[in-house]
Amino acid sequence: MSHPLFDLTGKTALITGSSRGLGRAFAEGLAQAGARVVLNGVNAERLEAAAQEMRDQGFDVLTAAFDVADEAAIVAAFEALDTAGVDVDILVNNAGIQFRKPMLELDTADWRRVIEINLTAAFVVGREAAKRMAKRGRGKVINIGSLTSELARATVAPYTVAKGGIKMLTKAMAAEWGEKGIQSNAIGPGYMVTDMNEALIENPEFDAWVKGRTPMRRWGLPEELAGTCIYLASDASNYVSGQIIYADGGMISVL
Ligand code: GCO
Repeated sequence: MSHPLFDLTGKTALITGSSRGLGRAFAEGLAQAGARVVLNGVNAERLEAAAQEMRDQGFDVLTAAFDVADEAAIVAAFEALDTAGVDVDILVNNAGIQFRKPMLELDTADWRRVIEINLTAAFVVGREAAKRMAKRGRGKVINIGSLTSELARATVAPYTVAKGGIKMLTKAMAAEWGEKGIQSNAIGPGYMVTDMNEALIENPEFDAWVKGRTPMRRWGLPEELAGTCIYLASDASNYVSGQIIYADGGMISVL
């Protein structure tokens, strides 16, 4: 039995990019804490398969298939949720891509796509969710940042800039939406075992660098982020806003 402050029973959470990876881990954690979850992704087949896997575990799961880079699709998805009587109490802006290339070789189109998906989408989905949360006088927005919200790594400039923007967007949301009863915070994952990082994990030099640079001397597991997500989604964080919490094995805190 969890502490009542962390109980999400009766709440609905929309998690973008949640058919796999970190987003799926957030969805599983929130569902385990009692929330109904709305999974999102662009691939409807993969999304439905993920939803069914979670339903088979006994969780209450809906799906909302839309591309977070498509504003019209986002607006339509929220209107469909309105029509279905589904109120989003918790939004996890997780969807994101990585694109590794030195800036001197980087096409502007590739720069723009990363910024669009990793930053602008969080604003658009956040705005649509907050319009509805504000009417109810309560809501939780959880943006997913990165170690690159604070520190730059060569060859991932657009991702770094977008994630730095996520940190400041979170503060901007806190500034404007606090009086509406909405808390806006962020999670900064460390180097996690995900598909997006597969090439890094399989690179012996990079693997050694991560383990040497991380006080806990290992990569993180997606499910190790669930507790921070549950905390920021719950009444336990009702007076916390504008913060970014790093779950990174200590990496951001050491030289
Ligand atoms: C990279 C990685 C990182 C991690 C994470 C670290 O190429 O350096 O993809 O960006 O995914 O963001 O916090």
